[in-house]
Amino acid sequence: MPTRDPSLAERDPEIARLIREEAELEARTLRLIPSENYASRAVLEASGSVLTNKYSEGYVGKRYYEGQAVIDQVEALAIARLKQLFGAEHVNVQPYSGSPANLAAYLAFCQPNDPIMGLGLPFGGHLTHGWNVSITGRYFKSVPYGLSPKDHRIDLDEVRRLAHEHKPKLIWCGTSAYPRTLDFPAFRAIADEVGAKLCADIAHIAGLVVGGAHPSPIGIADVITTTTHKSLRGPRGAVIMCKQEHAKEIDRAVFPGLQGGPHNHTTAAIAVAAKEAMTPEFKAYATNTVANAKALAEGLLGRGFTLVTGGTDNHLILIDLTSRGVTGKVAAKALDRAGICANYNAVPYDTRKPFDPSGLRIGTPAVTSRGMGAAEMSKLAGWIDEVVKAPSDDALSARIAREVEEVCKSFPAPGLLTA
Ligand code: DSN
Repeated sequence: MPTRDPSLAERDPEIARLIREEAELEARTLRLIPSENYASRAVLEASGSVLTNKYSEGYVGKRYYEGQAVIDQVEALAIARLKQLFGAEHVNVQPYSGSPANLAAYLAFCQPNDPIMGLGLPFGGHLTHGWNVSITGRYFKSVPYGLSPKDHRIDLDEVRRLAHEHKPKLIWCGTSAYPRTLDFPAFRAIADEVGAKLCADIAHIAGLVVGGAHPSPIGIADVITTTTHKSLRGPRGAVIMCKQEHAKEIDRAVFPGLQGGPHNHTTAAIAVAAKEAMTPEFKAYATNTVANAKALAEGLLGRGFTLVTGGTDNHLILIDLTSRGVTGKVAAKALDRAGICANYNAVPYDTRKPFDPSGLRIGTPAVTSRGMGAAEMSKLAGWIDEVVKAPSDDALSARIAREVEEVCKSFPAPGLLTA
């Protein structure tokens, strides 16, 4: 029996060092990947707790293992807070992440080979909305819808036409790289016309939804899935919300349909994030995230950049770099050297390959969590412009990386106290 339990640094200095290095990297660089954020110290503490030790297959009060006196309270609290936060009738907090959460919606409502619809991946949809390389495009008859070639917005006429032609069992309304507001009522109308279930995947915008900066699909969609680590600022996990009439199907799909024991440490951290998201500060955060995205978009437009749809309504901007003579990958790698982390991304009707596309996807959830505002967005637009003009100028990247680090010092990120 050990008399003392060594710390991570004592037990495994290599991993301890790598965690420290990641914290330092996150502290001194700017995170513009729109699906990333910083979890608070409280969320990180719950996530790294002893709750990871417990198995608890089943649901509150109906488990397959004993010893649930504490875990049942944790899960009940997480559910209660999320119901209050989103105004949802039923909440399942057990999905391991976004992809299993979306799979649960299929398992609840579809049979293999049933027709389903979602926004195509190259247009800003998600793999799990039926894209061909995903299990969801292989086990179901996927009919992707696209964007209007004119304005690159979701083409609801096409969604309606395809829905009437293919009679999908399930329609996804949700995006990973789309800078505009989603029209949930319009999707509801189409789903009703063809008898489809409507599933809203709000992973990117959940924080905006609870903060009142984007319309909510609650009460409109049959099922709402979301990850918890993006604009919601929680741990890496997911949640499914649904109308009470679908509660049993959804719960059965998650467990025992797809998963074993829930990750109770994550459930606790989700509960903490939900508590944080109920505060007036979080509402301001959601508003500021959108205001920052608009300010950054203006700064980029003013420097001659082409933005997909001409701007943004949400947290995300998709830059089409075609006219700048630089690919998304070259720009993303050069920005990374300058301390600005973004990701390359296809633009609508991209003629380049997905691994080396024409676009750059950026977003403001993380920089807004650091408390940055319009002045920093203007600086960012300037830095992005300089890097895109000279992506192989290493001296320029090094100079900007130093300037970025200086700005970051004034805006410490939540959860990075060790850095
Ligand atoms: N990987 C996420 C994103 O970056 O948008 C989607 O799941």
